[in-house]
Amino acid sequence: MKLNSHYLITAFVATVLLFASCNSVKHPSDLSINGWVLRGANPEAYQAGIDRSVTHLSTASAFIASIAKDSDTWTTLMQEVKPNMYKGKRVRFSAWVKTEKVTEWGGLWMRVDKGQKSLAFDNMQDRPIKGTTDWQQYEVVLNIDTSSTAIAFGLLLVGPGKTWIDNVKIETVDTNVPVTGFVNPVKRSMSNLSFEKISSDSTPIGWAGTVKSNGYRITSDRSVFHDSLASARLESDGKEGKSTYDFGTITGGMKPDNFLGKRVRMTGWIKTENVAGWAGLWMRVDGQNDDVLSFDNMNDGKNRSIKGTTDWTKYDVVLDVPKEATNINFGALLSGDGKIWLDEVKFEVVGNDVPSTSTYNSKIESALDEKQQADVPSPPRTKIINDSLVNPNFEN
Ligand SMILES: [Ca+2]
Ligand SMILES: [Ca+2]
Repeated sequence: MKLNSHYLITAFVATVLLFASCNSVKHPSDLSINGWVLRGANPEAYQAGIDRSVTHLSTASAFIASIAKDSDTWTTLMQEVKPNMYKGKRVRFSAWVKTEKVTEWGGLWMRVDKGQKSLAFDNMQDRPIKGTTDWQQYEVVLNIDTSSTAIAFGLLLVGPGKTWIDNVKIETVDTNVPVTGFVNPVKRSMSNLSFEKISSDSTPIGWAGTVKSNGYRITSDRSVFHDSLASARLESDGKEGKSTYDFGTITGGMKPDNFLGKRVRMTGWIKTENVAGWAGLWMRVDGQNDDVLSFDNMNDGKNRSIKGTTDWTKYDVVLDVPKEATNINFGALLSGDGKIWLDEVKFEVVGNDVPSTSTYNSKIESALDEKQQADVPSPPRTKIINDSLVNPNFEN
């Protein structure tokens, strides 16, 4: 069971480290889209170019498409610009995107860099574009720190399919336009803890998860819920051969500011159906450099984890949030086959008379699992930084 929690921790860390550096990046040399470059874990698995027949209100767009039908890697068409005119401001990167048979997901992404460090990042992983979709405008909004040195952005395609991009804009917006993204240094608290806010693709707004490539999916469920109108459902795809090492998570995150130096109880209601491995709530408190300060996933060998088919039950996890904490991540997880529903998540400060449920073992390494890292697209730096956006409409 110890090995299990080790695997979960490393994968959770990988999930949260959306902009972990990627060293295995290859550079194709034959792309000739003025101002743009193709990058990714394995660019040879994709082709990119100009499309003069499929366009958005113009005479040309750019596309990226997988070459192999079973591609399990990712690619991005991207560029970088100097942040000078945007420093201290909030910037929106928007573009029109069309997709065809995208079986994993695609999206726009933007990252604010300071040298080799990332200050802000969003890749739409919490609101992915999937399947076949017509031209639609998408956006990513981030704050541009005054110390930033580059702004990188582009179109991301994970797995098989084809995507087109056109009419790219980079513009300053008012601070009343909310920033986007799950991982963001901006102080924020978690909302939608009862899963009533549902995105157009029927997933809970503001939540992410480790589900993309290992056979799990998250859906908002409007017919099975504990409070109000909806819950979050996490289920395996039913393909055989899942072990207890396969898992999916529903993942939320927040800054720890309200809880620093305190003991915190997270409660959540879970219902399960045919859980072959185990299920539970999880919570992790991170410090600087993503050091794990405390962690519990109910898999402590004391029969706290949930198995089989169970009705709505309230569970809790109690962890200390040290003063040096920088981030709290939490949610529910399912290992092996089955289906779980999560609803009505709450946080409260408790006294030291309430025992901590932490299962964290300080000997556990936080090294990233290689496969998990490959699953998490992390566009590299290009070394080509334009003074400003080049060829936004792909017309030249
Ligand atoms: Ca609810
Ligand atoms: Ca165009």
